[in-house]
Amino acid sequence: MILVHHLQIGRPLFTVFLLEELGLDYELKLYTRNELGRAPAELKEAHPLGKSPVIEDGDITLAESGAIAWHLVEHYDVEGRFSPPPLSQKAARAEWFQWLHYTEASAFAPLLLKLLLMREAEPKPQLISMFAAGEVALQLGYIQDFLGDKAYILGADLQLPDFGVAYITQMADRLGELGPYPKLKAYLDRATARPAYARALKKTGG
Ligand SMILES: N[C@@H](CCC(=O)N[C@@H](CS)C(=O)NCC(=O)O)C(=O)O
Repeated sequence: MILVHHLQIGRPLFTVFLLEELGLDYELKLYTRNELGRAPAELKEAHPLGKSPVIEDGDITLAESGAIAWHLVEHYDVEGRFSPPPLSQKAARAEWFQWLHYTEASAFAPLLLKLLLMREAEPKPQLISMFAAGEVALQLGYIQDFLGDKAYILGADLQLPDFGVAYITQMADRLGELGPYPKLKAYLDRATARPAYARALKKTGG
């Protein structure tokens, strides 16, 4: 059975959300953050980076949420609900993979800077503050424009890249950044209203 090392509050919830959408059996090992918001040292026993999510699937240990998502879908999504478009649909498939990776890279970095700046005492470092503000607006504006009036990022249905997009949107919401992006707020509400999300939240505590 898949074992999930889950650190409360943050991205790991979206791995459990995916597991719930897939209807897979899994075990949870829960960890709580310390007073600085960091993972406890114990998580290093699961993976040397000491971060979460980490999954163990037999002799495989994975510690990147995008790679975990892909592993789960490739091996256990028997109905192909969250599979990418086939190779024959070159453009749609390329776009799908771009969205899968984008949320862990370009979209995440500015929000992390914002989070760290919020924890920084006054006076805040100006250069970093300006960079973060501009980049957060750039990324959130891009996501909202791309989303448009679609229900989910790539169309009417929840797809694998949505787990990352929903996480980024939730992080932006927690940082108080979603005000100018009502379509992103509606998207987040839609994703987190799903029964699988509610089950993930209940089992993990966040
Ligand atoms: N790129 C990794 C990021 C993993 C990561 O940084 N996880 C955060 C939780 S959102 C963490 O464990 N933070 C605790 C710490 O750095 O001490 C992924 O997508 O899984």
